[in-house]
Amino acid sequence: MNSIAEPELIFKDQKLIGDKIDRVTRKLKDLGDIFSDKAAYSAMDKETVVYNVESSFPVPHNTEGGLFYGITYIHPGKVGKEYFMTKGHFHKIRNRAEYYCTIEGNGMLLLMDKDGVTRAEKMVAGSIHYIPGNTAHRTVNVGDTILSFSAFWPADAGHDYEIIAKHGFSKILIENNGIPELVDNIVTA
Ligand code: PAN
Ligand code: ZN
Repeated sequence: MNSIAEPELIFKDQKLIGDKIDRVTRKLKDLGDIFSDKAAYSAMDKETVVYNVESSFPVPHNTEGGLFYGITYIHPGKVGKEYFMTKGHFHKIRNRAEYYCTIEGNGMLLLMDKDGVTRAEKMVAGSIHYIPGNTAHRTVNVGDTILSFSAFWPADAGHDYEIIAKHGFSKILIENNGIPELVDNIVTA
């Protein structure tokens, strides 16, 4: 008997292919909370796609010891001066860590610790980013092409979006004379 199997999952032609891939699209209409320039946001077409996520969940959610895999594709664009970005989250089980590996594009990984201190790491093709536990994470496309990266996280990590939806990160990434700049998030709402 031949016990050599074909791969169950393959990244081909900029797409994750396999059985039971979970595909999520986030449009501007889903992201009303996250951008700071509310006037610029309300003037934009809410059907604009900001990012897509393709994930593989080989074990049930919350399985201790299991791992999940996903690829995120963030389109280029801005709301006012703020670049297109993901919602961002803490893991529900706060100490769960994660790896991000950049496939292509130019981005920034925003990391905020539980004291609210935010820092950014540049994302370029091939860069590998360890996201420690207890750290909120968000990715930002600061280029003019798609930013894509793969992610590996524990199956029991879960996602807690609430705190970020309410308070955001303590810093935001805006374009200043063509250059990304990390500035304090002045919450006006
Ligand atoms: C990633 C993210 C993905 C989308 O797979 O879920 O990039 O970002 P949001 O979940 O913040 O919308 C991950 O960090 N998983 O844990
Ligand atoms: Zn995560």
